[in-house]
Amino acid sequence: MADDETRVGVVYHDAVSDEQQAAMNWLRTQPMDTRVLSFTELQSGTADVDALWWHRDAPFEGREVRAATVEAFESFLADGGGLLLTLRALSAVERLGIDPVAPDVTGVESVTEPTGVLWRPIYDDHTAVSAFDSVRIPVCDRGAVPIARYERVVPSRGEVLASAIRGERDVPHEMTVVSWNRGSGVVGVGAPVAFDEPADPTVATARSDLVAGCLSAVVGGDQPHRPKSASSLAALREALADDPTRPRYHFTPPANWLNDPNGLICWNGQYHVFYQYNPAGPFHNAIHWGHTVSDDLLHWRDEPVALAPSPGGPDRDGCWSGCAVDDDGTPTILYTGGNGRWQLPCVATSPDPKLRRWEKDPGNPVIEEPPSELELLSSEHWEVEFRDHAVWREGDTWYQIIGSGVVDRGGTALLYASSDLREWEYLGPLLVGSDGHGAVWECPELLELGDRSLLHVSNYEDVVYFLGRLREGTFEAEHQGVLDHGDFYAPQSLRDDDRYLTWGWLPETRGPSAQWDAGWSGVLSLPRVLSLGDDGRLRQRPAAEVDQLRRRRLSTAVPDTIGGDRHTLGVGGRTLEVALDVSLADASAFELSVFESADREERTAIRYTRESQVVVDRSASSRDGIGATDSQRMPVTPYDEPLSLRAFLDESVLELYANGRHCLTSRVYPSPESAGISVATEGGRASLRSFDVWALEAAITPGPRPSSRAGEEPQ
Ligand code: DQQ
Repeated sequence: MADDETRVGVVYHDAVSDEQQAAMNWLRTQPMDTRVLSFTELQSGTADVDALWWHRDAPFEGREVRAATVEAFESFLADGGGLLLTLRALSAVERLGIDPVAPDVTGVESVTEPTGVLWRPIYDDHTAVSAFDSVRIPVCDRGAVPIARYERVVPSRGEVLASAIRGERDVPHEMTVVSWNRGSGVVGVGAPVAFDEPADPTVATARSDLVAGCLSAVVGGDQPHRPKSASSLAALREALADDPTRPRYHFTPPANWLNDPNGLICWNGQYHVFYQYNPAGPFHNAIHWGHTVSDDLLHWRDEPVALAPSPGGPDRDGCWSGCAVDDDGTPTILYTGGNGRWQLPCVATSPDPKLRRWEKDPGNPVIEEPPSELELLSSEHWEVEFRDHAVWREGDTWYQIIGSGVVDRGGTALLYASSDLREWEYLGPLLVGSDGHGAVWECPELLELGDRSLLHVSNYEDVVYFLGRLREGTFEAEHQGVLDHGDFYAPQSLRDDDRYLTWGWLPETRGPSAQWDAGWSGVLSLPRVLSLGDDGRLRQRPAAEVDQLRRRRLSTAVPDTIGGDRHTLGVGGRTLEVALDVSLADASAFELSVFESADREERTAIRYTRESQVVVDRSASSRDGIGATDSQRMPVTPYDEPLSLRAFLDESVLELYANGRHCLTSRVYPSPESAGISVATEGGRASLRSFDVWALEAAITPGPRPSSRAGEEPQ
């Protein structure tokens, strides 16, 4: 901690600006021993201080920092000194050899509202914020202020500690504070901590407390650095273990952001799931590939991040979705590299039997531009919408489809062929969607299900599937449907002997601020087996292994016939499977209510209606109004009564399977104590042919969980 013994050297190049003078004046009011050092003095090696503070408002060109100055900073850090870089000095991290990735946004911002840092809750015990009891800290409320921050890229060695707030808004993708574990600590603050600007007294105090906290932090040592090893990721997971909204047997990221499942492969007898991951917080940005591995599809171990954007590479801005294949013994992935306004296919291979290390192909991107034969859609962000890969092999030929959209027509999956996964020939669109199928298709995937093929595509709203046949490079659809009628997106499948296992991304329905406060975002579905029924229609069931999660069957004493009064079960829980077979008899609807509070004010109702629909009513799912409140509908035709329903409850997930055909997944955020279950009918009686409730194992959570949360017997 800094105290009046702490010696801080304020460094400057050439001349001291008004802003730098104001910062020095402020520092002299602090209980620290202040010295002022020019770069020349710094180079002379006479800086007898604990920390250096470089506060720079002028644009940073890099040229002004000569090799001798870089050496002086390096040896100061090597000797155990600390370093604080504020305003545009954050841009110097690349030149100073602290991080190969510099902030991508610098300039002068006109501030008109309280603006500042949005601290990551996982680091709320960091010395820099010891004076605050909120993670939202305004540090400037007016003026034209120099800034530097990361937006489309993230530092490669540093850990992002904070993003931004603007007025009442959280702005997660503006990353303003970063730490590096060099010397006794390096912290960079690109937020508008300008001392020469007037500010409301509370804002000025916050600015002062934050900068003083950062100076204390850099002399204190041991800065957070990016958790990269399996054990540091497990520690992150542990730190979030008490969150009552965190699923216990559905896979979630250790912390931060997860979206699409990627690169699914069974390798050396283990299931590998990669996933879109942002290490900088629970928001979608600068996407990496997270990695987890399992022997049994139920228990998952966190592995180090598998793919990160390469500074200056074709995936500089992100490693977007892709798949994995076995190229005659070489695990190979195809993924989308993001660079500026372009997204292009890239290849990587792994020499590592555990698939931890991946080597990017020097020939990336392996397709240099989208096909010119079609007029493909562009967007605000992309020159052409052209991303995501599904690859399969027929004989000696590899095929892949890439998602896109054709102007004035609809989403499409573009078909390519290759003999080596590197040189690709464009063959044409496999299928172009029509009205109602969406303008852009993401994450297309083609699966062979017996004598039919299944093509599914994610169209920003739904995952639409087509069942049909592939003939000479085009897809002839016979049936179509929606893979899951709820919060389920961008699924991908793994061929496991004679079955396909499919996982989808279950996005949050709570807002970005709630996700920020939680510190994590995104869940994967249970592994589903997709197959073709005798009637030529799709079947979807949880993988048989999921039954192994059943720990205890809870005694429910539910009558066979329900009618009139609501029946509240004497058991409940939040990590449960409820399996039932019900026919409506003369009722117009049967209702299963879960995540129910004792006063029934909070509940999520699953209604099976005579119109052959299962409706999930979320209007009362959260007393606090967190998350979506709409109703989701799943048609359950064709069907024969009874309705056979499996409902998987997992804290903030409700995953429904109806008649082994239809799925609806819901993200809801009940209060921790809402764990009750009841059944009721409307307009008559329904007969329950079976009704079972199992407490399921908290397979993902590190450490034991109190049994009362897994499932409760009557008191
Ligand atoms: N998510 C990825 C894209 C894909 C989208 C980016 C679908 O590759 O199109 O994280 O959720």
